[in-house]
Amino acid sequence: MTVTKVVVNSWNEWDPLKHVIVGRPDGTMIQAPEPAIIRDFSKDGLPKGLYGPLPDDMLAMATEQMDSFAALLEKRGIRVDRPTPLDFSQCVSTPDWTQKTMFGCMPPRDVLLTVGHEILEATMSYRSRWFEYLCYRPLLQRYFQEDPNFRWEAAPKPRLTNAAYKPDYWDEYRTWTEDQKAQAMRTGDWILTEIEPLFDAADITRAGKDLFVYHSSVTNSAGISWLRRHFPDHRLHPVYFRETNPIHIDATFVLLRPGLASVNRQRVPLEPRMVELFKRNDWELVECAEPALDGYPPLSFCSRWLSMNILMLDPKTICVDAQEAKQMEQFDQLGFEVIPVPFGAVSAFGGGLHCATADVYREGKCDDYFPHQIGGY
Ligand code: ABU
Repeated sequence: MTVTKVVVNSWNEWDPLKHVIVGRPDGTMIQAPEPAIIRDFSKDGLPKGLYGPLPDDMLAMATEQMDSFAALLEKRGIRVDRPTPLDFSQCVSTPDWTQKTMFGCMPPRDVLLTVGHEILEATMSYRSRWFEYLCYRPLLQRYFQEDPNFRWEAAPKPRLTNAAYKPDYWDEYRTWTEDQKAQAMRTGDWILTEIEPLFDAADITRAGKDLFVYHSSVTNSAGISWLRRHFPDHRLHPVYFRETNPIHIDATFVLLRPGLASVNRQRVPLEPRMVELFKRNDWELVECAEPALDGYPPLSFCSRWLSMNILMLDPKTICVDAQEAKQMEQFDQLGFEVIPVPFGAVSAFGGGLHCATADVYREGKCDDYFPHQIGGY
């Protein structure tokens, strides 16, 4: 009898993790201005529009923390692969545009979405991140050779012309009333137009047959629609939260185990059907603990809510940033074995423990955790 080797398999956020990609902080840039984003770290001494590599001392600390995290996972018997960084300081172009720098490859979760035997390369919606998938190609090629059932997919590469972005969006946004901002939060009316499908993989969270997709500033309706058509055997639910700088679901709404999710205490859900769906299926939504930090970490575009950016090793074991004492205590009270992982130095490189990883293999199969659905949602 021939036994087929399964390399890629992961249907949710909590089944026992056996194989994972952990990113690398090497060469990460504060990216050059582009239509989607102009970095402004004036409070950290880097005025709006300036760009360049993150400082060497920060890189050394982030490297040390990421390598230790990878070693911790390996010690627990989890296979760890790492991407191949590019020279992110290089100028890149397509026939449509030129972008003075790329970004980095610390957060594989932003680029790679694993659903069952498939790994899907996201479109991404920043020009500086258009080529980031190349860092993962050596790994994906290897999985393709090792696993005859691996579905290697890439969403249509977007053109990202100026027409993909609303002109003068950020200038206008600054003049908006609170009501206008509230309306944007409820409808996902952010900088992206609907000219082509756009999404980051980190806007999606997985629970077996159900996928929840955040209509954030880096994912548009066309992106959600493309995902729905791409995963016809799944139920795909758009979600919205109270946050004026929305990027990715994994510091906002985090699935912990069947029946339990952590909800950001500030970024409350704005889609009543989502809340109803969880209620109907007896899920408990627990408000996250207060984060350790007051504001954004230095030179970081990620918020203090990385406190809830965790990695589940199995339904009972959770990796949490070691500086998040209150969050760890809450998880402990919820019955988890908490593994504190020093990771604060990695924030500026693009995120926390969930961002820094992408699932390759978790035990388990596609189960239905939401048998009681809501018509039309
Ligand atoms: N994946 C990054 C999360 C960023 C944030 O919510 O601040």
